[in-house]
This record gives sequence, C-alpha cells and structure tokens, in this order.
Amino acid sequence: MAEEKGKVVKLEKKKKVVDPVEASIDIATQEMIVRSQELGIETVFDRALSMKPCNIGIQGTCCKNCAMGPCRLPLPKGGIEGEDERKGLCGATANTIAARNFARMVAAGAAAHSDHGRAVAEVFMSAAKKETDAYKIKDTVKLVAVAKELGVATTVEVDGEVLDRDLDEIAVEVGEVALNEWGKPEGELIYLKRAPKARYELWKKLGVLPRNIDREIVEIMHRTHMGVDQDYKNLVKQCTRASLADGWGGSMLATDLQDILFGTPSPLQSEANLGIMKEDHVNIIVHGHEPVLSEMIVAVADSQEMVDYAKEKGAKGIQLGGICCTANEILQRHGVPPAGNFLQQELAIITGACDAMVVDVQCVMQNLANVAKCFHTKLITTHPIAKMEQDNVIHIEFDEHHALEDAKRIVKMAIDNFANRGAEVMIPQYKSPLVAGFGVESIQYHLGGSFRGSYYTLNDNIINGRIRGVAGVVGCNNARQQHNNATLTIIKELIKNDVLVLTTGCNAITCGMHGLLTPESAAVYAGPGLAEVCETVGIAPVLHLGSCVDNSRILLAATEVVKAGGLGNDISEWPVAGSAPEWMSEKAISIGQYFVTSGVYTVFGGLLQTTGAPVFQKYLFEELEKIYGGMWDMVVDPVEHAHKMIAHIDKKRKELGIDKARERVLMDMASRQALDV
Ligand code: SF4
Ligand code: MSK
Repeated sequence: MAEEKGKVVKLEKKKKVVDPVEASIDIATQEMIVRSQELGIETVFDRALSMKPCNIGIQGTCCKNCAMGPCRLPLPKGGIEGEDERKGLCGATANTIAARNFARMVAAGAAAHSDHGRAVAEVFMSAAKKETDAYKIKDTVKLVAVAKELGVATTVEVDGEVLDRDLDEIAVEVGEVALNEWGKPEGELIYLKRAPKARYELWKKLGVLPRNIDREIVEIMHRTHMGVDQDYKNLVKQCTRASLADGWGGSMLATDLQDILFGTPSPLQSEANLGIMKEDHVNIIVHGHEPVLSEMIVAVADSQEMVDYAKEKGAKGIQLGGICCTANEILQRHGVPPAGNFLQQELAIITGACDAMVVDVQCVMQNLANVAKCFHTKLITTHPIAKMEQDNVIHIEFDEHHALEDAKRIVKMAIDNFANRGAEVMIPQYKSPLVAGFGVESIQYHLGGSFRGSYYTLNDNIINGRIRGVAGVVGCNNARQQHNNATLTIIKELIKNDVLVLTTGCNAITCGMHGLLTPESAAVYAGPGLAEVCETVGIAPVLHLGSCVDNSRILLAATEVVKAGGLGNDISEWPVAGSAPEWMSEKAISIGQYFVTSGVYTVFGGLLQTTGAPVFQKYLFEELEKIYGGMWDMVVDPVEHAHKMIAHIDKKRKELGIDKARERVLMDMASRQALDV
C-alpha cells in the first residue's frame, strides 16, 4: 500500500533493486536511480532486473497469430542437426514464424513513423488552407523545393511570360499531393526517385517499389495472418516495400513538411541532461514524437504573458525541456534542451521539479502515471490515439484548429502547479553543451562547396582518406543494456578511427549528454584525419540530424554523396555503414530494413529476435547483401560492433580503389557529365 508523506507518496520498497552503476554510465541517471530507490519508487531499471525476457519470444519463434497457438518453437539445446522439424500446429516453420514476427515489427514501425507523417500533413493542409492561425508556413524556399520534388508546378505562364506561382496555391497542392501518398490507388511513391538512379532501378527490377504507404503496411498484416504467406523470402520482400514506404515515404514527408511548417533546422547551441531543469523555474517536459503541439508550447511558454504569470506564481521563469524525439524536434528548431533520452523519462519526474509532463505519441512508458502519482507532476496526454488508463492522468486533446488555446491551457496548468511542489526536489547537476540541427542543407553548407552545388568537400575528404567513411548511428535505449554504454563506446571507436558519425533519435541525445556534439570534442576523441576536417570547418565529429523520422535526412545525405561524384553510383558502393546500438522500438526494425535495402550494411546491438530461426537469420545477414548490397548484422560487444562497421567501410574503400591515401583528382566536365546518378 502507498503511504503518504509530504508531497511524495512512497510505495512499498521492492526487494530487488538495480545497481545504479550497472544500469547506466551517466552520472545524472545513476543519481536519480539512487533517488528513486530512496523514495521506494520503482523504475524501468528495477523492472528489467526482476522480469527477464521470455526465452522463446526473444528468439522470434513464438507464434500467436491464431487461437490454436501460441505455438512455441525454441531452438533445441545444441542447435539443429539435419532437417529442422520444428513446426506449429498449422505446420508453420520456425522461419515462417520468425519472418512473420519480424514483418509485423516492420509494419508497426512503418505505421508509427508514417502516421506521424500523416498527422503533420493534415496540420500542413490546415495551415495551407488558412483554417488555423496558429500555424504558418515558415520556410518558403523549402516549400518550392519540395513542390518540385512532388511534381507540383511552381511557375505559371501568363501571356507568354513565366511567373512564380502564388505560394499559398503551391502549399495547398503540396498538401494534397503529400496526403495522396498514403492511399493513392495506383502508381508508386514519388520520393523513391530521390534515391540514386541505380538504387531506384534496382528496386524496380526487384518489384519492391511501394505503391502507397498504407497499402504496404496493411499487406504485411494480411500476409502474416494465419495461413497466408509461408515463404520467409517473400515476407522479407514485403518488409522491404513497407520499410521503403516509411524511409522514402512517410518519414521523409514528415521531415519535409515539418521543415516547411516549422523551419528547416540549422546548427544551434543548447545543452542536454536532467541538469537542464531548474529548481526556481516552472519545468515543463514535452515527450513523444510529433512536434505539432510542442511547437505551440514553445511559442506560448516564450510569451511575455506566460513568463509574467509564472513570476506572479513565485517562479523565476519557465524552463522547457524534452524527452525522446519531441525533444529532438524542438531542440533542432528552437534550441530547447533535451532533459534526457528514452530511459530517463521516469527520472525527470523523480526530480520532484517536473510541474507538467506533456506527452503525445510513441515511446511513452505507461509507468509514468504511477511515478507521477508519487509527486505533484501533472501528466497530460494530448493525442486521441494515445491515452492512459490511470485516473491521475489528465487528457487535453490537442486540435490544430485551437492549438494555441490548448497550449496555453497546458502551460498555465503547469505554472499553477508550481506552488504544489513538495520539499523533496533533487535535480542532478549534470548537463553538457551541444550543437544540434544539422540536415542535408547544412551539411552541404559546412562540408560542401560550390562545385556542382554538392557534397564535394565531404567526398574529397573521404577519397583522400582524412574521413575513412560515414556511419549513421541511431535509435533508442534499452533497459536490457547498460544505459548509453554501447552507443558511447561504438561512436567513440568510430570517430577515433576517422569515421564521421551522423546521429538521430535518443542516440543523438546520448551523444549530446556525453559531450560528443561539440566541435571541441574532435580534438579529444576523433582520429587525426577526422579531427583535421572538423577543426577546419568547425563541426563536431558527430552531427545531430534530428528525430527518428529524420533518418530520412541520412538517406538523402547518403544520396547527395553519390551525386557529388567519385564514390560510385549507388549508396551501396561508398564507405557508409549503419548502427542501432541500443535499439528497443519496432520503428528501429523498419529503419534497419530500409537502411539495408537502400544499400547500407546495418549492425544492431542487443538481440534481434531472429536467433531461433537460423535459416531466416542467415537470409537477413548474408543473402540480402547479394540482392541489395546492404545487409543486417547483430553484434552485442560494442568494440567489435564498431570494428565490423569499420571493416565494411574499408572493404568499400578497397572496392572503390581509395584504400591508399591520396589526394583527389578533379574530374573534368566530360567525366562529370558521364555520372549516372
Ligand atoms: Fe500456431 Fe500456426 Fe496458429 Fe501460429 S498460425 S499460432 S503457428 S497454428
Ligand atoms: S524516441 S523510437 S526511444 S530513438 Fe524516437 Fe528514442 Fe527510440 Fe523512441
């Protein structure tokens, strides 16, 4: 039973509590785990200790797709000799079951990213049609660029004269074409042609061009229903369609429309970790993924009216902070500091200084409600598709038509709650400075050049070997792994070996918390070649590219490298690798599949739920490379993980004939025109 003491409601102390140092390498997190244990409040770290994962589920070979199951097909001790005779009641093999489970993860991940994109597209449409005063198109240059990509006319001919079209008209058409991508009855996704030509042609030849976003996700659910697709290779093919519909569809549209609506990020300074919270301020933490509401909260919290109101209530001001990808969204556009990554969400409340936590969709732990119950924190859900059953949770449904009013109500509620804080406030005093907000455009600005308006300087430095290669290191935290350890170890090993790292999601927040997102970190952690480039152009060895949907920025940056020339004709040809060291979410599986089928060797840390079906796993880990030039891998040890990526990068350097350090030979006009990208 809970026992009331002051403002903090102490729960019964659990017997098994985690060792904070084993749980996380971050001191702020360790301090807050100790704090949670002193207060008798259970967190995800403790639960990871007391509840072990299911031994069969973790192998990917438990099927519950019909009521004759669940059918469980664990690998026999000592492995399988001879024919694999395991089968479910219907006869489904371990390969079929593992592939179906994998496919359903892709479907859920692609659905989450793409539904986020759809929600943004709907708000974009309201803004374009001027149905709301809260949102206005901020980046008209990107609007015109995106319109061209989507085939929307940006000029009009009047009396033989070519004139620019009205921007409002363009915006409405962009909204219509974008929304159509989710359900158009025929054709293929428009953005697929943004990929290098060779990649697009490969997808076309293989018959994996997604038709529309929703259809590919629905088709996975159909194919994985009892008694439909029973060929793991055919299931993986559909995973490819759905994941490409995510990376080159729903996620890419989300990124573009958010940039047009809220502004395309450019590098800015901020800081990260729980120490950004301030004892004498009203602390509001926004958490989740969709930035449509948090953009409004930023605007309202910045207003003089609300700052004055906070002062009236005894606070010195309002401190906004973020968790997960909502954090990344408002960090990259406004410099709002992240309070932490996925595993720190409960801890932000345990500081006792969180006056309101406002959540939207994805990666929000239901236990937040139980933790919030122990403090004065108002936990506010805002999305119609993401409510919580606990009665202490307040639901304020956000609607773009009265967005500012909703945001004002939330901020005011947090301010009014400031006076209700208990005495037991403890904010760990750790935070690190960072630079965030890179994108395709800003990488071009920093590392590009005027030559073909492209990534010339980046390519030049890859060819001459100062930069050995590029790695996209992305993804979550996972309570089954030591918080932040694998991410940090892998990234430090990569940059020490002159690999430039692009990062998104909670991984990006981890890098910020541990000081890897500052230009100064190049001198400390990067190898000599990478450090020289970073110092010359003034960038960090790890570039923050935004949230999970912004992995689409990594795809486009990889494409720009191909277009700049000298590094092959396809993403699979140049020295690039992907990694998700501490993945947790189904979205990571969709991202992994579109990285792989876009030609990237992609290594996951932690366990992939494929080990119970070795033939299926071999298909992902070895056979896909023969088809797509990219493949999956799984390496738990972080140093070995990084070195497998480096080995792949070196293999690609050798194939390109750039394994010996040399300066770039400038291409003449004829060679440049011959580039087929
Ligand atoms: Fe078992 Fe087949 Fe039903 Fe799956 S679909 S639960 S393997 S009978
Ligand atoms: S928030 S998907 S925990 S990165 Fe994008 Fe973090 Fe992973 Fe959620």
